[in-house]
Amino acid sequence: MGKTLIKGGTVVTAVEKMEADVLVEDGKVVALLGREHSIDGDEVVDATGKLVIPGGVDVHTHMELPFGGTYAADTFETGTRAAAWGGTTSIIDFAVQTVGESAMDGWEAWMEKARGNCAIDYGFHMITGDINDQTLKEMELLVREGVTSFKMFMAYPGVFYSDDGQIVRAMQKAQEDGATICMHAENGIAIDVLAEQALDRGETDPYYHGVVRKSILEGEATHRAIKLAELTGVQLYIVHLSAHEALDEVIQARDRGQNVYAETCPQYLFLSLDNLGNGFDGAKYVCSPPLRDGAAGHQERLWQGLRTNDLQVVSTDHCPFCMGDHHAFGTQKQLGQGDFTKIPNGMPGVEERMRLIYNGGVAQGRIDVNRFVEITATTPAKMFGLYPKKGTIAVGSDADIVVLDPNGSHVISVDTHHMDVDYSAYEGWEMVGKIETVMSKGKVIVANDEYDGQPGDGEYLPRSTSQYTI
Ligand code: DUC
Ligand code: ZN
Ligand code: ZN
Repeated sequence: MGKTLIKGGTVVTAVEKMEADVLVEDGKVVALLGREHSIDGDEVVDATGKLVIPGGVDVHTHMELPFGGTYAADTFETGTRAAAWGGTTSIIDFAVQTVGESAMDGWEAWMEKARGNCAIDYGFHMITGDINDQTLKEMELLVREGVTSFKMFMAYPGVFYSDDGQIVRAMQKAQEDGATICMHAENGIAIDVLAEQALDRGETDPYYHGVVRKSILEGEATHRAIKLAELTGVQLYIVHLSAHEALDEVIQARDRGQNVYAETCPQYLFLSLDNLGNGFDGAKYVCSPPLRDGAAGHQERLWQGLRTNDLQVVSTDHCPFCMGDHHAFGTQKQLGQGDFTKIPNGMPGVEERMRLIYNGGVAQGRIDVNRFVEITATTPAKMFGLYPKKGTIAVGSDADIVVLDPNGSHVISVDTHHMDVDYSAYEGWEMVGKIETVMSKGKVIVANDEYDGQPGDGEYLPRSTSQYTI
């Protein structure tokens, strides 16, 4: 690979905006050049009038997740290609340990699914679904393999759920190893009672998924997770925070100086309970935590949290399921006809995160462009030990770079997206800003509305422990 010059653009990092050209060689950024220079590239990417930003880092995806009797519709091949189209150049997916299985075996199985198939670089968190003495020992081995964060569930009893005792044991071990606990904070035991009562009343539509998974139960679980983290001293990261009750708990903990962080996702910033309300069509929007009541002020609070750094990251929780049959995995959302608790939980999003947050955040004046880079790339990379290889444009960093035209536009549609799922949650939405060119490790993989990468371009990312600690 020769030298590539990205010329004429405005380079944006989390802290700076520079009129500079970016010189790339051997997959890395080798220089940031003022405009007056005489250096030529073997290849030139014209970025005149455009923003040159770090490739997105999506730290929450579920490719091929086994869930609710089927599998998330995107494989590592289709999901990472779609991510690239949308300007995301690294993901951290969740490997799964199921009950009775060793965590190492779970991680190796996910490594095997990803190996040779990814369009962009990828790392793993580990879902620890069965905390026992062996799992605790394996957590240490996993940290050495670069799996430095463990996801636990206070939801989904009988599936991924851990009780408070298991959570404490895992937190103690993670703390010892310098690892982070990622928490799905919803009180699943209470939710299951409310769900059963709703079904008994004949409330079977997808809408009731949003009704029974009360925001107060996200607040309660977030509070409990924070207290257990305080007890054990572990670094805690609340995943997919959707409710202001939960945000209040995070804010209070951070004000006390505790190492507590949280992400939210585009669906909680742009969609609401109303989307769940149109008969079975609402199944498109069934995810957990659920979309929240638009009148209750959750969205405004989440944007405020992003502005004030009480929320540090926007990820997707990409976990798509088809409304019709999936060509390989068969029946998906329809499994929940007549019983909302059987709808596979999850929504597509990995392709749309960067454009949704640029449009809704920067173009609509809620955050500036530096903050956009910070919450979509820089902080995710720091939070999960990938910085400065990923998440910035600096000498020595991987040349994962996106050229975004702030004057361009893009209409989101199932007809044009690249995720392997038969609907878009944002069908017909017009986005200000167009992702024009995507470079991964110095190779242009998206340009001129064409994809020029291949499965296997993406490599495994062993991660250090978090670089984002109070
Ligand atoms: N939430 C979802 O919506 N899908 C997968 C798992 C999760 O926690
Ligand atoms: Zn979750
Ligand atoms: Zn998830």
